[in-house]
Amino acid sequence: MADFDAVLKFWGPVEADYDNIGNMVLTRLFAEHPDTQKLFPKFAGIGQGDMAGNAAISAHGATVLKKLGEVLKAKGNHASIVKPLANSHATKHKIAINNFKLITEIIVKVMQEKAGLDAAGQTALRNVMGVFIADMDANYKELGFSG
Ligand code: HE5
Repeated sequence: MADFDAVLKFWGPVEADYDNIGNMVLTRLFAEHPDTQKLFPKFAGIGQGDMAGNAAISAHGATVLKKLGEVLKAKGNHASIVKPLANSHATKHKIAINNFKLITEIIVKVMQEKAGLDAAGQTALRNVMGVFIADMDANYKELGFSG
């Protein structure tokens, strides 16, 4: 699908700085949607002011973005990537689907600022994430998780 390539065109700056951009995504997710911080027991009690310098937040932000990079590069053939992700997020971490929609909008904004993601790229990223989230949701339903 053309949307995957349209986002990959802007992925270079993200890939070059997974830790910082990943930190920014999570820090902003927690600022704009404070309830999402509670989904991460490891991050309980970290205040907004301490997040930018927090290595654990950077490391997990990098993990999230690397996984999204894999999804982009799979260009739609991502069933084998989505399955274990859905399993862990549904069964272990108990992450409702709506959280993926929230993080999508944060990534759109952060990529706009840090990677120059333009209007067409933003639409493409929303489309790609829509496909990814629908596939996560299908797995959630199979697992009987009403996320
Ligand atoms: O599932 C895993 O590996 C296949 C475990 C590591 C991992 C987690 C954990 C990965 C690769 C991802 N997340 C990827 C990912 C891509 C996007 C769409 N995540 Zn994830 N997550 C993990 C997202 C989105 C997303 C939104 C939210 C609220 N994720 C979360 C939450 C979440 C949590 C709580 C964990 C457990 C690990 C942890 O707490 O690390 C600090």
